[in-house]
Amino acid sequence: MSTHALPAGRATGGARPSRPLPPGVPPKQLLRWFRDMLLIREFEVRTMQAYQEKKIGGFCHVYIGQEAVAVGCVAATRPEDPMITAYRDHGHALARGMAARHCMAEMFGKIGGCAKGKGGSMHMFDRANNLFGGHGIVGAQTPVGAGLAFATKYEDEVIRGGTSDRVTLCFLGDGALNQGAFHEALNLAGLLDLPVIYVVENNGYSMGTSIERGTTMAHDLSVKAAAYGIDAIEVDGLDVIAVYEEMHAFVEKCRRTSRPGFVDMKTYRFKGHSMSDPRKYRTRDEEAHFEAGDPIGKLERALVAAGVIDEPGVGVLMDSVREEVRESIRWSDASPLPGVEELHHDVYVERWGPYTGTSLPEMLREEGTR
Ligand SMILES: Cc1ncc(C[n+]2csc(CCOP(=O)(O)OP(=O)(O)O)c2C)c(N)n1
Ligand SMILES: [Mg+2]
Repeated sequence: MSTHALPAGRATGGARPSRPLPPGVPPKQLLRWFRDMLLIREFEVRTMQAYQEKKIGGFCHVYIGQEAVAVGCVAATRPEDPMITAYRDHGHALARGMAARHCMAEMFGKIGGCAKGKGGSMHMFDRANNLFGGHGIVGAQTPVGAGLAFATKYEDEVIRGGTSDRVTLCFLGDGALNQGAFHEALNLAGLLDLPVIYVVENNGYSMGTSIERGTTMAHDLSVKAAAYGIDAIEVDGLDVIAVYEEMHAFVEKCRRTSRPGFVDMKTYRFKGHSMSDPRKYRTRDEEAHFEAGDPIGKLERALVAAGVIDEPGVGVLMDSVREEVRESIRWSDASPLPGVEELHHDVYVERWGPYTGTSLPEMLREEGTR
């Protein structure tokens, strides 16, 4: 056990003994979570390399250390539940089912990317998998998350005349708690009974500012939700099984009641804020403490102890994940840059619905012929 002491309100981390597997979750499903977490980790390691090789430009933030949050939350929801997040978004996209090649090519600025290379690292968008970004402005996704929840309810109840049970998950960083937009969004969500859950990925830092230095009531964030009549829970975001179990129960409650929720998801980012960060604001001792409680190692130990996988099986999974990421780099290298005509495409969307690829000039022409 580390003797490292962190202020109350932060993730605990540290090495811990193997934990029991959740009853009722088939081994195949558990292996899927393990593979998804391995995939995100390998993808992010190769992203950092590609950035150094100057294949990726602009702002780029990796998700290493936080994999259990996206994977556990996706497991706890249904594919039709909308999700929206901030700029540290590669993990959410991969966990939601975006192909690694579409995610990587987006960062390479290539036409084979999920947004044809026009969005970059901070703007992963996947309509087919109900992922609504990827947002670079801190807190900008919080009112949009409320809007998504409003839209699902309106669509299901008013337009289709049925009942609505879709739940929106809106992820945000602890830094976004101090944005005005967050408070406006929570007020509306509480007022209008919106089925949205705000998942604060509380990794303890906003760039170089610790949560204790920048946020009031850091030791009990639930008070911020209570101010808007919203229930809150605290979850160990470094343990994918805990994330799944707690989030599943919370999401199902939201489905039944159509009341919003707030989650203080305690986690830690193992790397710097972005690609250039000497991490002078925290000690190496603190980092080592959290690395000892790596969420991937934790799940691996639990799976091995329960006989779900053995060492050679882990090796086979790692090899397949490495090949998938290598392939994503080959695809991205080979994919062309978007043509200049792409400047005029995807500027406006006519209506809520599947992406049709119709450009604005085409849409206007169609309008004129109706
Ligand atoms: C409105 C706004 N202010 C400032 C920034 C610059 N900025 C980018 S990331 C960041 C820190 C946010 O930290 P947090 O929300 O905890 O997310 P994390 O990086 O830890 O995932 C800041 C201040 C921004 N993008 N948008
Ligand atoms: Mg943070």
